[in-house]
Amino acid sequence: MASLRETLARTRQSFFGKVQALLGQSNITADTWDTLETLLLQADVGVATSTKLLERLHQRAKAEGIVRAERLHEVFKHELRALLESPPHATPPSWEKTRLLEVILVVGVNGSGKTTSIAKLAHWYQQRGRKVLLAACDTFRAAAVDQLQIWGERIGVPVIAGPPNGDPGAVAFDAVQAAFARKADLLIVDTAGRLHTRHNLMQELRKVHGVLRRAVHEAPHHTLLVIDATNGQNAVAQARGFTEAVGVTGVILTKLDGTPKGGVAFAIAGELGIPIHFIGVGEQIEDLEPFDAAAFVESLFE
Ligand SMILES: Nc1nc2c(ncn2[C@@H]2O[C@H](COP(=O)(O)OP(=O)(O)OP(=O)(O)O)[C@@H](O)[C@H]2O)c(=O)[nH]1
Ligand SMILES: [Mg+2]
Repeated sequence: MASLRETLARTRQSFFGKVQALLGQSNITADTWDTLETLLLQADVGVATSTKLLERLHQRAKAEGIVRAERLHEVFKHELRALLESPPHATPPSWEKTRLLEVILVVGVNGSGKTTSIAKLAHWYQQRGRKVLLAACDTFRAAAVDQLQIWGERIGVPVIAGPPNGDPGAVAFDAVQAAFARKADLLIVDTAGRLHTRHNLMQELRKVHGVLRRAVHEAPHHTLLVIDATNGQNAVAQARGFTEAVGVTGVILTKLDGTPKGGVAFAIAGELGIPIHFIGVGEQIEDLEPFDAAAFVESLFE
């Protein structure tokens, strides 16, 4: 697995490295602020979040009498980290067993990396001693079930599936029963890649959510939205549909490797107010990491 520093190389080169140069050893001028704003926007941080960040920096520069750019750089890093840590902290799914059966529902648009991330998550938890079961509730494409089953075989995690084009709610129900019968303590539910604009698909998703809630106390305990970092600002707009339909407790930000758009992490925190729990850093089973705001910000500079 690549280091976080390697993963974020393109994001660092595209933007944050330039900030480093901008906030070198000089005094802050009006130009400094303008350039910083331009760079933030270029980095997919988004208008609202960039504005918020710059206001905060202005305030602090004034209140603390900051005139040197290198000092502003330190404050900037601090504020970036604070932003990432600002969403109310729904606890990320713990690797410890906290209840009889914990349920994680995974949602997101087509191709964002749901199925791959589920395999990685299953592996991650299994390695920490959890007994995992997967539910193939993406019944709209036969290939989707196959894909999950292939991953399941590879990592030795059973997959519960239904007939092609079957009812995803029925698969969810069967999977819960199977989880209880096999004494699994973690059930991860895959869903179809649904466009947030397709109302009927959102309704299907609500149905799966409802089945899980009726079948297991307080389930789903986590609803993770998978966001493809390469979609930049579009990803933020797409995310809203999901937060409205099923409520989202955390984000898995995928494909950070090789994209210059890693700044979208700040837009997710700033505009959606949802914590990032995991990041996807490649296509292999090991390429998933718990999100660490401090390490993330540090890796963007240097
Ligand atoms: N580079 C990279 N590729 C990834 C990552 N996560 C997923 N992918 C790739 O993205 C593609 C789509 O991944 P899937 O897991 O099939 O996405 P999905 O959301 O399940 O897609 P649908 O089921 O069609 O909605 C695959 O080729 C994955 O290998 C990541 O973190 N980095
Ligand atoms: Mg899938």
